[in-house]
Amino acid sequence: MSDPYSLSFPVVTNAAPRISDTMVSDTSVVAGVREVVTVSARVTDDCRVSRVWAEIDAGQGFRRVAALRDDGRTGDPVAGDGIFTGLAQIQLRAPGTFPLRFGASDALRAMSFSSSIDIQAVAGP
Ligand SMILES: [Ca+2]
Repeated sequence: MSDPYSLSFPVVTNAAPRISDTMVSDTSVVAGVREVVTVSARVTDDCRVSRVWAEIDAGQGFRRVAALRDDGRTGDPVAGDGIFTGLAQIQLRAPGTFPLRFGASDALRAMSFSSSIDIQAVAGP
């Protein structure tokens, strides 16, 4: 019989989620108009992916504009394939170029961000 107090504690080197294949369905929006665009990204992690989101810096720091899910609903075509999808409501007040990026966290709260995608807000008619 083994010692019940002999437990193994592996050294945990938790890697942050890896984000790739980022996609925004429309990178040009009309300033002042609320538009809904589809955002998606592939997210993998060595433990469970906890949260995936998209965020835009409209001039006052990054703010979240969408929660992305891999559940086969709310615009996500296939559940459980590692591609997270969401609908972002984007409303940019003034014309300009604004960065959108993806963030992800895992079950151990490690967090990472994708590189930014430029969103162009153009003046309305
Ligand atoms: Ca999916």
